[in-house]
Amino acid sequence: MHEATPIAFITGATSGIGRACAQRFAAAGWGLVLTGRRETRLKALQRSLGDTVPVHIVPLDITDHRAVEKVVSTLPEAFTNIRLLLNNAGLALGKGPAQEANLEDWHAMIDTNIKGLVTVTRLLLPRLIAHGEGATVINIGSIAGHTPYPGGHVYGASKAFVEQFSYNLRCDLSGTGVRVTDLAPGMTESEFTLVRMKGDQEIATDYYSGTRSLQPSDVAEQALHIAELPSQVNITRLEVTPLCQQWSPFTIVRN
Ligand code: NDP
Ligand code: 8X3
Repeated sequence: MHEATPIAFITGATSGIGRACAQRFAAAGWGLVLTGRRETRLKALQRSLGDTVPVHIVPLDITDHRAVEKVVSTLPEAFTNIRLLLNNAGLALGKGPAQEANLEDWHAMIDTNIKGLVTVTRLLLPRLIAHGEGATVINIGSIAGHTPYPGGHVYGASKAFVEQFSYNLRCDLSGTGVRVTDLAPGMTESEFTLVRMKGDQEIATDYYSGTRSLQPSDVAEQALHIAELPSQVNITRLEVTPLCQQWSPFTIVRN
């Protein structure tokens, strides 16, 4: 491998935004560490991208602290000089009101979107700091971290955590050369709604129908832009929504 090949470590590369980022970064010449729970999808990505750039795949559930430790400590030498950590893996589960929510769903969102993200970050920070100038952490937040909506409860709160964690991380990394960005997309057509609705394909298809939602590749383009900016430039937060997604006024409940 050419020494100058930048390496991106991507969580949740098996679908949607993470997969699109893997494809876009590969097209830009980045080497890739691709992780996610579905190994067959990782293998397919390796087959499609591995001829053009170095690709290391490793099945990983980010809620498994010990597994993350093992993956980080056993990275092949050629993939240790990490320039980008893309904390993308995440999910929403359920969209009913809080008082009807399944507590296990809430815990799964916290375990993944918050605890998994901080675990991966903490364990990879030494590698990013060792890389120094030009290294970047991109945390995939969401407009849901800013804008409350019915059924957003723990999901939106977990993305508010991602935003504030990103800012605080940036403070602590001052002087290391490592940049931190909260990349916050709006409605993006991926498997997100299928997962949220527990596999109900009809609801998922309906949700995106008649819209021109963001495509995962649109978000990937923003991630690449952030990662390839001159090293003195840190985009703190980048919110990107489809044109069709607009704010609503406050709802007034009348007696
Ligand atoms: P997808 O469902 O298409 O992709 C989610 C990815 O996360 C999959 O690759 C999945 O891989 C991975 N993942 C989920 N849980 C885990 C876990 N425990 N360990 C490892 N990987 C995991 O959805 P998106 O691409 O849309 O979502 C990507 C990110 O973007 C998420 O953080 C989401 O919250 C965020 N987002 C999405 C928006 C949207 O409208 N789609 C808008 C704003 C933000 P696998 O199942 O193989 O483990
Ligand atoms: C996903 C975006 O608006 O569906 O993070 O919550 S939204």
